[in-house]
Amino acid sequence: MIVRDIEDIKGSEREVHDPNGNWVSRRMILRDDGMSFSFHETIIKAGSKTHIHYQNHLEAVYCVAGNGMIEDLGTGVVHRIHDGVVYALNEHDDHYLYGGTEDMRMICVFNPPLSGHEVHDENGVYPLE
Ligand code: 9YT
Repeated sequence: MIVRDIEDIKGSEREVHDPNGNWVSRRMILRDDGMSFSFHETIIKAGSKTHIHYQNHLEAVYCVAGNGMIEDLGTGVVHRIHDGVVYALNEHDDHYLYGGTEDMRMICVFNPPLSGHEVHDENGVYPLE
């Protein structure tokens, strides 16, 4: 059994900061844990805009605090995000993620799992390691 406290992850090598300052990702379960998915808490900063296109991964994201929006770049549709909203990038959907008036606290699951140190490349992609 794996038991981890987010307070122990904050400030450790499992806490990854976006080089552009738009998000902080606390990677709670990673590939080395052998679960076939990774599990993260991500804080999306208020007022931020991030281009994301996970061409190598599927991701589900559940908002538990704050507010923001996701813009589907395939359809142009914009969805509001707040506590209780989940979105799933089941088609590797290209999108913009916007922080709203408050930081958004998101619970994220990736398949295949991240190894831990990934940050988005210039196209919003994480490499497949
Ligand atoms: C919600 C989202 O995709 N944010 C970017 C960071 C990512 N979730 C991560 O690396 O944890």
